[in-house]
Amino acid sequence: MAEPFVGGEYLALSGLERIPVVDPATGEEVDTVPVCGEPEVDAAVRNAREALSGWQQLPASKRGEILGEAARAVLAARDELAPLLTGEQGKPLREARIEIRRFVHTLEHYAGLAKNIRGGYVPDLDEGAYGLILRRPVGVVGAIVPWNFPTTLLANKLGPALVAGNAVVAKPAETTPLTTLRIAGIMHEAGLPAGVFNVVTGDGPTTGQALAGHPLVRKVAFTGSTPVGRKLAALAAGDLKRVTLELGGSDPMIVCDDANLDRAASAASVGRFFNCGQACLAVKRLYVFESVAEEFVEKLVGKVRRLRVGPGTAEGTIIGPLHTPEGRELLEGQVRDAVESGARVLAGGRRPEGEVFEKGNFYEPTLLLEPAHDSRVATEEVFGPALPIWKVADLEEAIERANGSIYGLGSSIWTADLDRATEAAERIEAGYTWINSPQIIYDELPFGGWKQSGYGKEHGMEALEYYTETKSVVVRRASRG
Ligand code: TXE
Repeated sequence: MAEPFVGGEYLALSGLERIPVVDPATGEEVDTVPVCGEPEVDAAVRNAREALSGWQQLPASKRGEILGEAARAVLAARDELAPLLTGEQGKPLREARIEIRRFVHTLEHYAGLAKNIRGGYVPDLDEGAYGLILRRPVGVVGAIVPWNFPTTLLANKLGPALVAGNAVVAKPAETTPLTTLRIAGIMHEAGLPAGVFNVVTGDGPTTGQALAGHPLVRKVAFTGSTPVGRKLAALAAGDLKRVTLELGGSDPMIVCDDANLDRAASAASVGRFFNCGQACLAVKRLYVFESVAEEFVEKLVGKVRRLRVGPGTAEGTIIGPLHTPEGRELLEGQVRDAVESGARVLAGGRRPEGEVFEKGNFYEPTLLLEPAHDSRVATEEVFGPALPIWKVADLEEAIERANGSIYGLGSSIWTADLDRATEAAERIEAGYTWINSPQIIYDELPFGGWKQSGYGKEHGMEALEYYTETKSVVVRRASRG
């Protein structure tokens, strides 16, 4: 039985309700975790608070060193962690290994930035007076993380928070707590001081809410759905906590008539079907110029038909099961609505058949040509393996359609024309535009949504700003009063 990790140890909590953790490929229970209520969350937050001063007093370079060491210990445990992640999340083992590598990469990135956290100096404010701008840690950070990338989305918060001198209480999704819990133990054994990184388990309304509403939590870092993001923003308004929200997305991809169609088709296939389509940054609406639509779509259909669906543990699986039965039903409803609105199904559109698929949440990779522009796949976030495709007359129409969404997370354009590329980068309302590139996330570049995709940035030096406060200090020579 997995248990919360608080103050450097796994707590054996009796008398609490427990939630089952289920393997999405088989429907079988792999473990259970307790639902932490207000008292348990309070204990975790207080542990974090107590750990703060020791952690903050370390030289930044030492914090970076410890974080780097802890990250390397996680990497060394990759053979143990990847199957644990596949077992609770469903993703293919190959992707689970990539995810653990990404977790480590992000922590190492921030460990390396430890000595680059800077403030400022303003000379000659007055006669004999100058100003300093200090950059100080915020305090205890509550990190609320979803199930689609349980570890990398945690790293995005943990890396900048810890290196800047904060302590973290994380709440993984109720369906994917296991890898996070194990990672917390590994990082502690590798030298991360007790209380600096704690993990509480439980659902959103009980545990998440208790964490986000705790008066000693100074900042909430959330990745998840837009409706829950809205709730957390309202909750945080109570005591004006700092909040960053990384929410849903519906990234447009534009394929122009001068694009390299082979590369664009590969990027569309990987960008839509990686992690069984359950990613915030993913190709979710495809707009292709009419004159090349037939050729492009033919290439894409060829690629998508070759994607093998199967359990994450099976050799050669590219697309695992969806994470939950509810997630699959939601997707099925969106696909049905698209077909009713006039879409042609070019691939998939159904559950795969066969004994191996019976107990898991499997769905075939699906391509939908020309659903109505007001259908659900156009207006809602599609969090599964289905890609709607529309033909457009020109760049003007493509950009207009691209911006016709409540979301603004990522976007991409494929063209050989510099003017078109720069125009798209300037006009698309989103936090990221990739030009002739698959949607790869870089630790070096700030990432965060516009519109209802949230606010605040993760990655880059910019992320550090969200885990620190500035303070202005005026220094006057004593002799000049
Ligand atoms: O997310 P939730 P769900 C989108 C995607 C998906 C939909 C629903 O479209 O189909 O959201 O997914 C915690 N107070 N994304 O229901 O509910 C919860 O326990 C505090 C996009 O899984 O937002 C979990 O830890 N916390 C997204 C986390 O919030 C609460 C990734 C996310 O759960 C809470 C995931 C509350 N009241 C889903 N309610 C992306 N951008 O990648 C829930 N939680």
